[in-house]
Amino acid sequence: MKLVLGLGITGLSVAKFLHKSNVDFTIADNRKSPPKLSEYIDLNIGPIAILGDWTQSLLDDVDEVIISPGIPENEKIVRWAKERDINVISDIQLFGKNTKTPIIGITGSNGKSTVTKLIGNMIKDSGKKVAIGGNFGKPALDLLNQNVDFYVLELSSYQLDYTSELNLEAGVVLNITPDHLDRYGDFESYVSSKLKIYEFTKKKIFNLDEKNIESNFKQACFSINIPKKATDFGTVTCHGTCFLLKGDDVLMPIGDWQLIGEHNVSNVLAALSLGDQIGLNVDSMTNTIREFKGLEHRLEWVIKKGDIDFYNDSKATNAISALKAIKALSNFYENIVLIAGGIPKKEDYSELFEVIEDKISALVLIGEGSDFFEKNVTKVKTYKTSSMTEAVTKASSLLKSGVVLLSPACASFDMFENFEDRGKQFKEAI
Ligand code: UMA
Ligand code: ADP
Repeated sequence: MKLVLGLGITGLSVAKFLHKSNVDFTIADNRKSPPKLSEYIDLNIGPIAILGDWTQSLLDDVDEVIISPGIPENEKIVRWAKERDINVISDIQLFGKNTKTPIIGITGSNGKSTVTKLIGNMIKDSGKKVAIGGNFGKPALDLLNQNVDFYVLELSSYQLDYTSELNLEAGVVLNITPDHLDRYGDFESYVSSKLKIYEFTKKKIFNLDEKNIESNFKQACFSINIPKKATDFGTVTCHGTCFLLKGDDVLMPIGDWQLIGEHNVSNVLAALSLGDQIGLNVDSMTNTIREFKGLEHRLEWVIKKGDIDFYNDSKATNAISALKAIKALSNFYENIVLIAGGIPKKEDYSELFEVIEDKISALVLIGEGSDFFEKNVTKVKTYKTSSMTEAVTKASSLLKSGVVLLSPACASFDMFENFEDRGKQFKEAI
């Protein structure tokens, strides 16, 4: 019998898949009322073993555990399964075992969803069929059995941790900066977790600008700099204009697209490298790039009111993503009021604080992290607020012209359901 651990998005999709495949299973969660409980009960597709503290007996008669990514490896249920030599796998591994369609895998600390969506669009625009999901959008197993030429999966480090077998046609680690250190303990473990993707990947794509990734120059590479090989993607700046390059070939000026920021240049290069490796036409890919509007909550332009532009970057849940947003907007605006705060991550915020002091006119704070920001940002005036409406009202009152940027650099769970809820409340407040 299979044991499904976790009754969130992943657990429910695994249960539906096992039920459809006529595989005997039960499901357990150590939360009393997990998020997908009522949906699971309504579907009437299988039993529930336990809702509450894990017990050893859960593993009796179990030959495989399919675990949700949110359950850390140090949970006793994982330890017990290992002691009993029971395989613990991710939904991603189960997905891989059940398809022969080529899979493209994308991981990294930031940019995964953007690149997943962009390469998905590139494949579709080239006339091929594609389904995208994983850590973003639909869970992997919900994508199965579609008549597609490619699957594109965003893979989190949590999903990779429980994956030991997978065949990826092409894969990339976009970047690695500190994140999720509450789960990993140290940065090295987080780095190895991300790099694991290359063990499963036929066509490995490397970001040459990423110092935490040792690249193999024989593979396909991308970099913000001039490409070293004909198959690599990069950029060159000529008379003040930056162009995308494949080898020596100029593809397009970067001003021709709607995304902003150097980080998005890197994302575009990663998508081009992936597309090139799976045989997509470069001209078709550049057309897709021109049309691509980016994703909601990722440095998303919301509206202009008077002389103030509002940007929603609610998905910036760590320091580096907020830093990139500030740097991107400071190329266009002199006055930026930043709304930040929430639950700070266990990472070094010093570089972000420096950039705030250098580029931000005023800092409006929300949530648990307010004191932490206020203590560390001394050269810029800070304002503590207690709701998103108050934060937006305050931020708007501090500017005559310029930009109000929500880029919290923190998790959202102290005040919001998730980053989407935070972004929506920001837009409603505007
Ligand atoms: N949990 C328990 N007990 C359980 C199971 C989970 O307490 O038995 C807790 C976890 O510790 C966690 C929360 O519940 O805090 C959610 O975990 P989950 O594994 O049930 O999550 P799912 O609902 O299955 O959603 C997961 C991903 N969530 C996580 O990895 C935490 C979703 O990514 C993903 O979209 C979904 O699977 C489908 O693949 C979200 C995410 O935040 C967006 N991902 C992290 C990120 O992007 O940084 C990794
Ligand atoms: P992920 O899926 O890895 O969380 P997203 O594409 O959803 O990545 O973007 C998350 C946040 O990171 C957003 O604030 C976005 O502007 C920022 N971001 C996107 N790409 C990068 C990158 N390459 N480097 C740093 N930050 C990035």
